[in-house]
Amino acid sequence: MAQSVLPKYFSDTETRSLQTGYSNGDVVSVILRIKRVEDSGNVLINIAVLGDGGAGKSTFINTMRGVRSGDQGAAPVGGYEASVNPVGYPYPSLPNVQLWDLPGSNSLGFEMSRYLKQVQFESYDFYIIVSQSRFRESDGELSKKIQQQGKGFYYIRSKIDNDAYSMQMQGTDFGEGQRQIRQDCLDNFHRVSVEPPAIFLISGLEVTGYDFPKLQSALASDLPKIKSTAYRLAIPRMMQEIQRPRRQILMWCIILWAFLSGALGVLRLPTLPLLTATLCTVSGWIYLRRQLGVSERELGILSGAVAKPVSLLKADMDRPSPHKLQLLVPKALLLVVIVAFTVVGLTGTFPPVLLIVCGAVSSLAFTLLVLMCSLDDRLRSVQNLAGALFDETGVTVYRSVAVSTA
Ligand SMILES: Nc1nc2c(ncn2[C@@H]2O[C@H](COP(=O)(O)OP(=O)(O)OP(=O)(O)O)[C@@H](O)[C@H]2O)c(=O)[nH]1
Ligand SMILES: [Mg+2]
Repeated sequence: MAQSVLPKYFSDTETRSLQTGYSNGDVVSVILRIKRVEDSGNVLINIAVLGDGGAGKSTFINTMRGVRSGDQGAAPVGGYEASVNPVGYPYPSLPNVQLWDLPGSNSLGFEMSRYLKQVQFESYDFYIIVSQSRFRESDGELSKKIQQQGKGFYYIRSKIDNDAYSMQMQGTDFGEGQRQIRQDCLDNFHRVSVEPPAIFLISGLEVTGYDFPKLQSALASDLPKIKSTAYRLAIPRMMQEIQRPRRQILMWCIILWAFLSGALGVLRLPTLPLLTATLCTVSGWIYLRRQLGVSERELGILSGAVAKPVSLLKADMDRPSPHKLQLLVPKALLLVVIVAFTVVGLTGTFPPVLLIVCGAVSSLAFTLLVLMCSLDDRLRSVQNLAGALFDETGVTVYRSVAVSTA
């Protein structure tokens, strides 16, 4: 699967036009164009069908598509032809939906993290976990990983025809048996601290039996929500792509600034490292603020367009980055080094060449680090702003069919 999400929503020409708009400072139009595309019906939705080997994933996909194993274009079924790489199949009932047949989560001999990488787990928009006989530990792990991404999934207990047969042989009431299976799934989701999804008990061989019809209609009615969640989650990466050319130009400006900061330190004045580092960093910071800041007027336009108060938009923009604290320590250390060289320079106890070189290098590094962080923070706040125009739903739970459906 392609890693970049942008081509899904914008053509190359549209992307370039958005990049140019952003580089020219037209943040509002860029964000409003992104907002408009959300309603587009032409977005391809990728649904991963996953679970242990032999659980019935390929059979389920074939039945969803109205083909039988062995038909041309059908997913291979059975242990000997097990899928090794994810394979996408169009789902004719819902245009622009692609069902991906993933290899069994226990069949490649990898540990879970390597398996997830191999199947590009995070590339999909929605997930269907297929499980046979009982809830597996891997089902719990997979569902956690899905919810951590803020995406949704269904849980399928496959081969329910086998359970029906066993219950019949044992004289167990099938309705009660189904209720117990559902309850067991719910208990297991609670045990692994996952918000239970919609649960379907199906036979992959019977498209009209058990919960199969409910699953199909649930998917059809959940599709708009799946699309909007996929779109909302793609916004930070889309914005990064749109911001890329402008970021590159500003990055070069910062590098020049940092060299200026270091080069001025070569002049043989003892207080210069501190002075040049401070001056260059502050002036660069003000320049970035002017270049990338979003004005009150622009915020007002966006607030009016999406009927969301400016104060909320600002709060979303200022959401701190998780990486912000990590770089505080190197910044503080560099500042201490610069101050130390300045103080030592004033006392005149060290060879001037050593002081000048070290002072210049630390000034350069400090200016570079502070301004690069500031650049990325400002770009990120615009990404947050674009994301703030969409409803936040937190953990996405799809319950078109109540989990207690009998
Ligand atoms: N009785 C019954 N058999 C099923 C059902 N679903 C799948 N099977 C059978 O289970 C076996 C494995 O099915 P597959 O669809 O190949 O399973 P898979 O999960 O794709 O397996 P891998 O690709 O190897 O991971 C096949 O023999 C299917 O005919 C079902 O709902 N009921
Ligand atoms: Mg298969």
